[in-house]
This record gives sequence, structure tokens and C-alpha cells, in this order.
Amino acid sequence: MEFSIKTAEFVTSAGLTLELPQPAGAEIAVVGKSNVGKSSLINSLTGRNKLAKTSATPGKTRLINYFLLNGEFYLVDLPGYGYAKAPKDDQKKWGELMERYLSSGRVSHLFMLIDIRHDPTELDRQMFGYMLYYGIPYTLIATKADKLAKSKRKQAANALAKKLGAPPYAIAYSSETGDGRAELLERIGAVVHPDAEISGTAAE
Ligand SMILES: Nc1nc2c(ncn2[C@@H]2O[C@H](COP(=O)(O)OP(=O)(O)O)[C@@H](O)[C@H]2O)c(=O)[nH]1
Ligand SMILES: [Mg+2]
Repeated sequence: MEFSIKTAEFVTSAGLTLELPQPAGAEIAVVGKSNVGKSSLINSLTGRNKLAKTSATPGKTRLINYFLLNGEFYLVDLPGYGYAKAPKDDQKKWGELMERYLSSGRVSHLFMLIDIRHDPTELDRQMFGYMLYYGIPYTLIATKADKLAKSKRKQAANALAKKLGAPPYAIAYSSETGDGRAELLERIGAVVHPDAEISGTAAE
């Protein structure tokens, strides 16, 4: 069955005190550098242009933002990393916040975003290391796919995953064109309803 997003609503924002909402059926969190396209991905997925704030000024979001989708699972917009002008103190707080959140045991899946045009940075590698350390299942997503020729997207996305040391697969996604949307929805469906029959693999 094809997975679709019918409703999306903002629930709450949480900071270091980690006052998080009651767990839902699943919790998918979006991580990545500042400006990589986290908020845009949430907006384009839900078809709600102003749901997650997007900004041309990176480094502004310092909170964990919760969105409830279809009334059954959370999509979580995490603060970005790697904003060069961020004060040292902010960087430290970011680390604490991430550590607390990722070790909370609530996260069912992580979407890690990397710009399709750039090699993973040292901070991306660190982030990827945390994800493996905490043993949280993940999907790599190469963002801003519209910036590359269509014929190059798939290969560039997969190459990014390989450079990160992951199995060579990433979804090429564009918030502008909707490229990769169907693939991402399928992934979300598998996370939210892991026991549902996957099309093409009929039960014996
Ligand atoms: N061309 C293009 N621009 C994008 C895409 N996604 C995000 N952007 C732009 O990148 C900037 C940062 O996006 P944002 O979603 O705020 O990034 P965040 O900091 O990771 O939440 C904004 O100017 C967006 O318009 C995309 O798929 N294609
Ligand atoms: Mg954002």
C-alpha cells in the first residue's frame, strides 16, 4: 500500500531540558548541517509551506521541533550543525542536546541530510559516527537534487553515501521539484508500519 501524508501539525519545541511530548507510534528525526534543507524537506513532504520555518540565514534553529503526521508518528526537525559563525557556547549546547536526544531511546529512525553537491564534512562524519554509536536506523538523503542534472542525481547521491562509509545508497531529494518524494514516502511507510506487507513481496 502506498504511504501518504494526510495531516501535519506542529506539536512543540524542546530545548536542553528535553521536555518531550508523549511518544507516538514512531519518531523520525531529521539531522544535517545548517542550511542543508531540513525544514524545506519537512515542508515539501507535508505539502505545508510554512510548517517548519525555513530560513536563508543558517544557524537559527536551536530547538527540537516536533510535528505530528497523520496523527500517528512524529517527524522531528533537529537543530543543524556546522554553522561557522555559531559561538562556541552554542556548539557545546548543540552537542549536549543531541547527545541527550539520541540516547533517549525514542528515536526510531534518522534521516541524515547531505547536500548532493558537496562532499561530507568532518562534522557530517562525526554525526554519522554518533548515529552508528547509538545504533539508530537511518536513511541518507542527498538534498537539493535539482541543482544537478537529472542524469547525475542517483549516482551522486549514492557516491555521497559511499564517501561517508555507509552502504552506497542515498535518496536523491529535491524540495523544489519533489524529486525523490515517492522513495522517501515509501521509506517512511516502512518505518511507521514495519509489519505491513511490502508490495511485491506477498506473504507465503
Ligand atoms: N534548490 C533548492 N534549494 C533548497 C532545497 N531545499 C532547501 N533549499 C534552500 O536552502 C536554504 C536552506 O533551507 P532550510 O530548509 O532552511 O535548511 P535547514 O537549515 O537545514 O532547515 C533555503 O534557502 C532553501 O530554500 C532544494 O531541494 N532545492
Ligand atoms: Mg531549519
